[in-house]
Amino acid sequence: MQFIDQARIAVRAGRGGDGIVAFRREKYVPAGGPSGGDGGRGGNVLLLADANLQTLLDFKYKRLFPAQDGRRGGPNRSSGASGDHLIIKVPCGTEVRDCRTGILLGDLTDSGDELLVAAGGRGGLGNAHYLSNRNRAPEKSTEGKEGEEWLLQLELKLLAEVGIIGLPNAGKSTLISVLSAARPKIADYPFTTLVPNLGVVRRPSGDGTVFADIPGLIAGAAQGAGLGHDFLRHIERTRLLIHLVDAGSDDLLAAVAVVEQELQAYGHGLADRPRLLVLNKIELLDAEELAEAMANLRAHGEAVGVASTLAISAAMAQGLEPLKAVVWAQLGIDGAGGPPILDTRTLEPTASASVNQSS
Ligand SMILES: Nc1nc2c(ncn2[C@@H]2O[C@H](COP(=O)(O)OP(=O)(O)OP(=O)(O)O)[C@@H](O)[C@H]2O)c(=O)[nH]1
Ligand SMILES: [Mg+2]
Repeated sequence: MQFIDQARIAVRAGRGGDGIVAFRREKYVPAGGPSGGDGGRGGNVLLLADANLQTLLDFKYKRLFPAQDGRRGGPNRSSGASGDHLIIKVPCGTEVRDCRTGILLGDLTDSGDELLVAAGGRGGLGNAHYLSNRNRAPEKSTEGKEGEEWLLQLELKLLAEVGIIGLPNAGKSTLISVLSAARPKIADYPFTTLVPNLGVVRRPSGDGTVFADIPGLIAGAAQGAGLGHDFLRHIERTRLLIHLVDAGSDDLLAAVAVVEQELQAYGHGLADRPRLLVLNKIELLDAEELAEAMANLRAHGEAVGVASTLAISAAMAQGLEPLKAVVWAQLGIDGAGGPPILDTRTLEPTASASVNQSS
């Protein structure tokens, strides 16, 4: 499925129906009065958040959304019918802005949230309205008003609680694939992931928490290099970041710094978001290398204020339970029944070998 997270659309509410000029013509009623009815109101345009939609793809091809016009008034003082409202469904997490001013008109986060984006025009008045003592036969009626018309910028910000970030090839997609039912593409070259993937990870209570795996970040991502920048906005709303680091990197701390600098440069409070520093692919290291790598990462993590530093192997499914336990604890989700939070210093390659054999 194509992932489209920005769109521009034009919405036009219905025009009000015109009022009309008409007179009663009945037998035995010599001077039938004015009887022109009012026009109906034009339909409104509304946006409605729908949990079944995941992207703004629908708006790539269809851009103009007009609601129905109100009908003209009729004779015998009958009012014209109002135009039907037009309801446009958007995915949850859609921000709506006025294109010209950039002003935020609304943020549709929860399924069922509704936003009126263009009000229908009022119907015109029929000549029955203009009857007075002076003028017993008014020829006057008014036209319906135009409906509002707006150019809107829609921007989808995914609603994930946990964001997985890191350099290309760190194993982000692998991690979401082992934690959830998401099956993103995984390959040993950078920029495998081109669009964010969402996965629902089961909590001990059985409820789900949404994790997002975004394309890899590289130096300069916040200024538009690579793919990362476009997608950083999808983790703006997360409550926790998992910063994944490839244990096979030549210089671990330099690799960590690149991503941290991008978070800083991007702004929007991302650098201050609670963050876990997670070393991945640890089965590539021997016990000594692992201990050294973790000591370095821990020291760095403490210096920059990360919430916790852990070691995992996404591919070998090592260290995942402790990782989840830390995530739940960070999110303030009750981990009752879950495993105790293990210190990953105890995870040694020999232990991993036995994991492999037993599975
Ligand atoms: N040895 C080892 N390889 C791993 C592990 N986790 C992931 N990989 C491999 O690392 C490579 C990259 O994995 P991905 O999950 O595609 O990495 P990514 O971070 O999503 O990469 P981009 O989408 O390109 O940013 C793949 O070849 C994976 O099989 C691990 O724990 N150990
Ligand atoms: Mg990926």
